[in-house]
Amino acid sequence: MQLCKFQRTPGEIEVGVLREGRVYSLGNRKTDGPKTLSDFLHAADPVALVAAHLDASDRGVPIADVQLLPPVDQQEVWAAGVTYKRSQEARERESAGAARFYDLVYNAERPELFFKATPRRVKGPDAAVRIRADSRWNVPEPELALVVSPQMKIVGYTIGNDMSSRDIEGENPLYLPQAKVYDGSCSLGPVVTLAATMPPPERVTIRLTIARAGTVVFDGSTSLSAMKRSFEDLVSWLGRENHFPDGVILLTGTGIVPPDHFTLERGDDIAIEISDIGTLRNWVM
Ligand code: DO4
Ligand code: MG
Repeated sequence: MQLCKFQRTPGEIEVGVLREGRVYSLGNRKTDGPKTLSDFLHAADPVALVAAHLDASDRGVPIADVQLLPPVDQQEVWAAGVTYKRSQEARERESAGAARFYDLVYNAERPELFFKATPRRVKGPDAAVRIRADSRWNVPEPELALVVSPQMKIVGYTIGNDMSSRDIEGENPLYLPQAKVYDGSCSLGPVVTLAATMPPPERVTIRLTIARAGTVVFDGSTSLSAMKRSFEDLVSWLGRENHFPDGVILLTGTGIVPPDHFTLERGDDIAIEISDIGTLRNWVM
């Protein structure tokens, strides 16, 4: 079962179920009961609550007739890093002076976890993500994103893009927040697949395609089975000494890094496809 946040034009923000190309609204926001996407996601039994709010007579709206919004309400977005060998190797090359820190964190018990975005920095499907004007080497990072409840339970999965400035992080790892956190540095969507309906991680694949002026300039893929850490381990470290009363979104790291000569350019089309969730598409500004 897949939930989304959407808007008809013009119209207020609604929560819906996406099924076979149509969006079914989850009800009237003026009545009592669940209103926000988080209200559904953080319920004791999200599948049952959603089922109870679907109107059997609703014929739905074609997805092409609505604007999908990032599936985030008030949650902070955090990210894990160097959870795949590919990420460790790429970062060792870009950060010659600090290469051993990436090897250390890849093998350490404590994962790398960093703050990525407030909701206002997050872009949704088909919106523009940004590269920094003071950076020369930029890549998207296609990552599975965990949707975590205030009780630190994984309640769903979406797609995340952890836009990154490789030259800024490469110059000095202490510049990581500047390489990672800026306006338009993160995108999420298009939907949240509820945890109860997601297949086991080893069956999930991630694909990144980048097109420039209609030509594919990068195409790469990986499988979640290549990830070094478990979701539960990452979530339990995130919850140490940290409470998230609004829930939290956790990006789980990238296993796909374009070759070192590649950098994003204005106008590039980024498509991140994760099986059983969908495709998150953004263009670069
Ligand atoms: O160590 C820097 C960040 C790593 C990261 O974002 C990733 O591996 O996805
Ligand atoms: Mg990342």
